[in-house]
Amino acid sequence: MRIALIFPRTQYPSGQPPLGILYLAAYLRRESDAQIDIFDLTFQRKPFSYLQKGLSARRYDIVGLSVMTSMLRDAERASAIAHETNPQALVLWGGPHATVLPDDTLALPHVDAVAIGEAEETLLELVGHGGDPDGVTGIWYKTDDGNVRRNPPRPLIQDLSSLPWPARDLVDMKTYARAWYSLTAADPTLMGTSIITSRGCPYMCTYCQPTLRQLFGRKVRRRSVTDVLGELVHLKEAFGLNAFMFEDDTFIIHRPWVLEFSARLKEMNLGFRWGCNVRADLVTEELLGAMVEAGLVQINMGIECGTQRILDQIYDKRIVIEDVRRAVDIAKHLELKVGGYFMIGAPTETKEEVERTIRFAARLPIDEAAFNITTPLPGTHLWDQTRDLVGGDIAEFDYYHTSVYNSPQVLPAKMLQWLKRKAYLKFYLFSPRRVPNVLKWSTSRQGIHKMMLRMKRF
Ligand code: B12
Ligand code: SF4
Repeated sequence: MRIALIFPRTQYPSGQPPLGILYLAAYLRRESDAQIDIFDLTFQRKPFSYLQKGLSARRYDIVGLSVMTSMLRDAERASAIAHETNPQALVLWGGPHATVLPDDTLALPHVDAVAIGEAEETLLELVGHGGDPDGVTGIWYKTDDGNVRRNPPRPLIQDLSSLPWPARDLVDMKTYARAWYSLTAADPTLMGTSIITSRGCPYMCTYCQPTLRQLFGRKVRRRSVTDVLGELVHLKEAFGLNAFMFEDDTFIIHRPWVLEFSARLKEMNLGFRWGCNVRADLVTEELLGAMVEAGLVQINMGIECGTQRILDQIYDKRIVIEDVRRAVDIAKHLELKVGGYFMIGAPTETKEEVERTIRFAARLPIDEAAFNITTPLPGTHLWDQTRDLVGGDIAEFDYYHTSVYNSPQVLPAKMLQWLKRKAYLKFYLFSPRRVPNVLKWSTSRQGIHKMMLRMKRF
């Protein structure tokens, strides 16, 4: 059996490889005889001709696509190419978009089936059925008479350490490492990649949930420390990397795990510099101190905004602004670089409140900031609560650049774009202590390349 796995990312290339399909590929490689080809469109100059050529060259039984809502249009185009070049193949979508909107996805003309949620075991079972989705747990599909058959949901994998490491050898890791900008504040010349040590999140932020729960459940499942350290050794030996970023949603939630990991990483002395995402309310000096001794150089924090009312009423973030100040102080005391993620343009947020967020961000002693315009993703609580305020088609949403709301309850899109520009200018150029950072990026070739990629998102 031959399977093509496609990552239809043509906009906003980043240095983060598509771990979802690389996990699937690694699992199938180990557990079956299936032949897997990856078509990663991220760095292709002519992504669709590349795909057309690749899919025409062989006869595929299954063509799988990994789809975030932001990639909807490109995924549809890629699926049409799949049907055209391989009319007998099952075109199967997986990933966050297919998981939260399975019916809408199946209503698209070139999608035959969707895999809901975590899919290593689902895909293996499908291969075992010769590509026939009938009776495969976790799959919904279109029948010949045009109806949708919904197989029962797939239980979550209990032991994540039983999974093989992502098949990174199937993508262009050199290009990825050169484009990897996760730790630019610490050192733009680092060559690194992303790792995931856990799946699941217990929190309820409205702009995110229940998507993550539908994908990976509410309980955090964690790989063993030994398994993660093994992956790090592999990253060093196989790809010569010297840095990594944990992309886990709530990396520091299990203190004992993090402390054990840090102590053992320090002992192994692999020379890695690394970073992770943190929730401000979980930060303590003891924890970060142990991580710093093991090579931690940067933390990123979802701060979202400087107005408690918005954090509580709109985002249900369950963090108080004082937590953020305290966490940043601890990190700075340990000489860590800190990145902050902010959102502007929530429903009911006033211009004064956005200005407050901009001032709050600029005054915090953090090193990097990303300001995104609040976007209710279909399938989230924020979408359910505010969908009446949205104007336009979700496939046309541009998640980085413009507001999708069209209502007097939300600041106009043009004003938000202007405020976003103002936020970046104030943060980077009008704050003298950050100017050296900007200069640091612009004095190395790698730094400039990474900065150009980042700018696409601004
Ligand atoms: C790292 C990350 C990124 C990275 C890299 C993206 C990537 N996919 O590799 C970057 C920074 C580039 C990124 C950007 C964005 N991201 Co992002 N990102 C993540 C994060 C934190 C981890 C992704 C990951 O590697 N997961 C681990 C792997 C194993 O899981 P997975 O990819 O979902 O794959 C599993 C299943 O989904 C399924 N599956 C996946 N693909 C396929 C394909 C087939 C054929 C099958 C059968 C199954 C299948 O099986 C896999 C194994 O079990 C997730 C949150 C999360 N915890 O997953 C958000 C997440 C995917 N991002 C999200 C969003 C919204 C975005 C952005 C739009 C905006 C933003 N907020 O930054 C942009 C879009 C970029 C673009 N170019 O379009 C949402 C997606 C929601 C949605 N409805 O689409 C998520 C879920 C976060 C959230 N809770 O809202 N992101
Ligand atoms: S935003 Fe982060 S903490 Fe909140 S629910 Fe999503 S993953 Fe969990």
